[in-house]
Amino acid sequence: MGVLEYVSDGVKHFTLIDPDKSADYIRIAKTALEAGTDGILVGGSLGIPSEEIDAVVKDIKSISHVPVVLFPGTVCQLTPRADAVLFLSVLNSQDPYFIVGAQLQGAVILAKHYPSLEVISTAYLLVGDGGAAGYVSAARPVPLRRPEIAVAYALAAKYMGFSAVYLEAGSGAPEPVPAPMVRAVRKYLDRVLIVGGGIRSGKAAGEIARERPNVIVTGTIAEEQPEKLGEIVRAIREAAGR
Ligand code: 1GP
Repeated sequence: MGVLEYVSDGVKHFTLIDPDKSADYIRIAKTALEAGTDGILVGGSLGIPSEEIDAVVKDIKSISHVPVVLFPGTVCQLTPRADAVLFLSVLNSQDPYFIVGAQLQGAVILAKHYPSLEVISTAYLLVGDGGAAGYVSAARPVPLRRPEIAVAYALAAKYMGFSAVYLEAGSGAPEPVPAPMVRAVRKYLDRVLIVGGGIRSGKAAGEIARERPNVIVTGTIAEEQPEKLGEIVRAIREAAGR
């Protein structure tokens, strides 16, 4: 089963590991796997050398029974060792480089050098704070209380043929994507919906999970309060009826 098919059913939890922030990535991956995470994303907004991405993915793959998926912040963050790559286009960037410029460089690498890597075309939409990802990609984030704008972007993504939409509040965001925004987008989007940024408790994860996105991503919590990961995974499973 491919990764897109794997995430298409139910509500899953993925753990984001940013090698730039977490030297201790193996410990974090082990904790996340023990807590029951359903997948691991690897990547970050700032520069990470491709050799490092390669080594990190190789190490995590050696202990992981769940998919390991690239979440590249730059064209350098690609390796054929992963199970798939989120081929991201920052739909609300003000700079065409982040909408299609980096993608034309990455596409050639994927097609010529890593043809067996599963590519998941993903409309990446910054909302609220936007965090480092929003700043670096020159995004104009969607205001948290304007779900109709997120819906409009999600519909545009659908009609443009994206396989997935990722609502991103930004790593470490003061407030996660609000449940009403997830609900509004879910109502219109019959594609994979990924939500992440600023989720720090089971309560917050559960509220989002009840709106039935396909994937809920947490990153910072695994580094700062790993003991809370179990609570988050359980809340998602409960809300999703697993
Ligand atoms: C992935 O940016 C998120 O979508 C991760 O955010 O670090 O706040 O969990 P946190």
